[in-house]
Amino acid sequence: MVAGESGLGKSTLVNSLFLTDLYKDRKLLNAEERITQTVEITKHTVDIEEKGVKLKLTIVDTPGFGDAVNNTECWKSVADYIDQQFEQYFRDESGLNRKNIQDNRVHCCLYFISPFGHGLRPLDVEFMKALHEKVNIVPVLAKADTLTPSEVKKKKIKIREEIEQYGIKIYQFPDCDSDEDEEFKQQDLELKESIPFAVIGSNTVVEAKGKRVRGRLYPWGIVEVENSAHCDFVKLRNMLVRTHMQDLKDVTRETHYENYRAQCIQSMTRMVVKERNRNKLTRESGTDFPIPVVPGVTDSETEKLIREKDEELRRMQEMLQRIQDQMHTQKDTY
Ligand SMILES: Nc1nc2c(ncn2[C@@H]2O[C@H](COP(=O)(O)OP(=O)(O)O)[C@@H](O)[C@H]2O)c(=O)[nH]1
Ligand SMILES: [Mg+2]
Repeated sequence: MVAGESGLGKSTLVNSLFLTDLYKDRKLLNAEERITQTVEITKHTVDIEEKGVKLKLTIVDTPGFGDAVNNTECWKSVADYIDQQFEQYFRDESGLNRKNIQDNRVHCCLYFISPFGHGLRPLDVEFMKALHEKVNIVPVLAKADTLTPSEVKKKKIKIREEIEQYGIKIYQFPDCDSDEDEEFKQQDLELKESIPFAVIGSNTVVEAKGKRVRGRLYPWGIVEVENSAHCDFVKLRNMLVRTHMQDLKDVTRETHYENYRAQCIQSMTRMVVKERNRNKLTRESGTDFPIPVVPGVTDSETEKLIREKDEELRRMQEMLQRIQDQMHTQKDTY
């Protein structure tokens, strides 16, 4: 998933990342104009091949924020989207057809930080804090071609300090084993110090030193997206689809989804217990089931509502039972 302020190059970067043109269906001829403002959450699936391994990747593009006069809770729709995917997975997992679940959970969120500010903006802090318990956040420094190398370096340090200072929990690269060779350790350290990855996106192919590359053409020269002297694009791509894909998925499953699931089970249990007590009370006091009087709702409609509620409760109890059974069998297999 990509998220962040509007106009920072999110849509352009996902195009560049997976070397496809996700937006080719749009009827705009000019390549520069082909990407228009993203106004709603959109989902695209791309097939990529990494070292002979075919991967099906889903990319979620979100509308950038910052355009509206009032940007409070601009993270809400993104948070809701992530929760909805968890909810779907939770339903599928607790359902009967558990073999063919499609996993649409969001495993990584690239969060775009403006290169024009002095470090993080208040909205960035708010946004990341609203999401950091739900998804693996990987911060990126957008449009790195607008900064000099020393500015990039300084900004990265500042942003890392602020992330720490504000208690934002971004995705943590796992520590590498102490018995790994030196070269590997060095690479690992470099990766950690690249945060936030400085990125450049482009939808155009330009000619640089006789080769056709993805880049941006300026009067003073060409910036190449895939040149590691120009930005961290290649590093980010490798991290996402090669070295850390599995870990991103593991953390999503073990931490973020587990949090969601625990909350769900807790609130379901609370509801079931409450409802049971209520039923018990009405039985003991000998009165009929109290039918609430809702203005404009006839008795038969009220009864229908109650029946629906009972039905929902019964489904929840069943679901809870299945989850408990599942947990027992899981424990047995460990
Ligand atoms: N200088 C520079 N401009 C970029 C870069 N990526 C995208 N742009 C331009 O920024 C504008 C907004 O890009 P877009 O991908 O629509 O941003 P989004 O709103 O974050 O999805 C477009 O005019 C892009 O051509 C970049 O890395 N560097
Ligand atoms: Mg966009």
